[in-house]
Amino acid sequence: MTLNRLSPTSELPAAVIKPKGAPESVGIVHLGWGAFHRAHQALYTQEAMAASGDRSWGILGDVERSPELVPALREQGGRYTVLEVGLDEAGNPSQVAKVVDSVVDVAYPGDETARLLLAMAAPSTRVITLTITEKGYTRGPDGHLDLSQAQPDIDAFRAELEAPWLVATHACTCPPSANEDDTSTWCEACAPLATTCTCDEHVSNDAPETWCEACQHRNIPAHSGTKPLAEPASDVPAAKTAIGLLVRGLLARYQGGGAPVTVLSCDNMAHNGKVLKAVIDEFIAAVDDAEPGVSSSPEMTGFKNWLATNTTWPSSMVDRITPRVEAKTLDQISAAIGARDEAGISSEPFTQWVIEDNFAADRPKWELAGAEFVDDVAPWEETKLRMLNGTHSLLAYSGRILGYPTMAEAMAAPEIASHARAYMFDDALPSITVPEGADLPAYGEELLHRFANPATGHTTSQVSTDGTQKIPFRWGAATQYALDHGRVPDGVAYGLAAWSEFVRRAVRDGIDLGDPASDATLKSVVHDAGVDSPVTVARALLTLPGLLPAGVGANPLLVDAVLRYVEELAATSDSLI
Ligand code: CS2
Repeated sequence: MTLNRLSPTSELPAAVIKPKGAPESVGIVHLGWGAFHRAHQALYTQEAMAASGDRSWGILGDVERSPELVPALREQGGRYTVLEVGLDEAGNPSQVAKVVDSVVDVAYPGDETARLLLAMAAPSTRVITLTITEKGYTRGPDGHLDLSQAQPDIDAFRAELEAPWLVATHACTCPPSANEDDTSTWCEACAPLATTCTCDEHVSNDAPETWCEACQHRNIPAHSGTKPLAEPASDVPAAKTAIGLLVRGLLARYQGGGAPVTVLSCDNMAHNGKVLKAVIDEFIAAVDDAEPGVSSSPEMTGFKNWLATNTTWPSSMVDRITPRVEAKTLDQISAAIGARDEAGISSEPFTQWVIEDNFAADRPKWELAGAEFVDDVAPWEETKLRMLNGTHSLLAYSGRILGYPTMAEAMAAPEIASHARAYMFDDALPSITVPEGADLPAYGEELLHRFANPATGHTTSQVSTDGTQKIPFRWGAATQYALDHGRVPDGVAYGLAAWSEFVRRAVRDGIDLGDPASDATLKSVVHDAGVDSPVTVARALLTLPGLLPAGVGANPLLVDAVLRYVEELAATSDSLI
């Protein structure tokens, strides 16, 4: 039987959790609209809108890597399914399908950069969120912005700084502190425009001829904000990096009126908000310092001042195991909802989001959907990155070299599980600043239980990607901590040995390393050391710049422990799945 595509009018079976009412406007631009966002933030946002009744938080997603998602989601009117899969108390498979409608639309920068910039500039957007993965931050092994990758966006930024395509269409002199909802704070030119909108209900934001006179005069679609914006030029160069897209969007926002905005990183990195802001500052400095000795242009000074006073960059910790979508995931979803969903996703039932409470403007009431707001998110990030993600990486690399395709199978293998426990409880746990009220041993046991969930089908090949980008955040601090306290981190040593063997065998056998940021470097290290020399390769990889904290990769105690495991693993098996 051919199923119809999921759509806003699909009749869904009773067991499906239905969407809660479409958003009225876009309030969030999300960069890196992929699997994780769909299973996590989009759901929190849907629930927050439903619980608060404030429907101004619709999401416009920037699709960085899978442009085919754009037509897929559009055909479904923005609807898609999250299938939560787990085991019930008796150990039988259980699932819940939730249809989501918080995403208004998605856009691919290769085709629609101008639209994304305009959306980031719109005053009705008050939060810009990111899940662009570690490598999306465009940082080199030294942790600084990789200028060669960012150059096309740096050139576009410079051109847009000098010749803004998005400007106030009347003499707006609103101060940066002007509040969109409080007309008494608006400048003289804007104030009279506030009350004169007479757009009727047939107004279309895409058709200026349908706007009322006041809106036409302001050249701004009704109901999408209060600051005047011009139409963008159509020939805006396509953004090549998410970081470039973001900083160009912020520039457009400043030039188009400058309403305050929060930029919220949701990637698996310690201090993700600070890491993001540092990269943005380096991007700006690359333009600003282009001519040494010359002070910033007035435009650049204005932009930097605005950024300092009208934007905030909170950190956050996100958690939900979200396997890569396979054909069988989509079949499972079809069976659950009685319609075909080409943008569906599955995930484990668990979800968590801890956010630093530091917003420049309004935000969705995510707490009504279970998110926690805290003053300092660092202990939460540390705990999750080191205990969850660190153990994940160990399971993934050992699973790939010892023949276990899924994370649950790797977890069930006694020869791996003992090392996973040693890493989790002896290396990671003692190195952590305990978050208030947390019980880390219990948290660790709960994680091991989650990893053992076979229903997700989460693969070792998915988690083994981007090793050089992930290892520094996951294993670096725990290794340093153990060595500083006179201990050899045995669990990390096993993990590093498994990673080294994974890299060596992949290069030897011509298998994709899944680590594009370091592909060429890893290949040349392995070839120089000798593809058939496990120990020599491991020694060389341990001192790869940026992998471990300075000096740690050459620490003789750590090196000895890693090499012992490398020999043991090389003697046990010699393949890679
Ligand atoms: C995983 C994470 O792929 C990986 O590296 O460790 O994506 C992990 O599943 C999530 O962080 C869980 O919240």
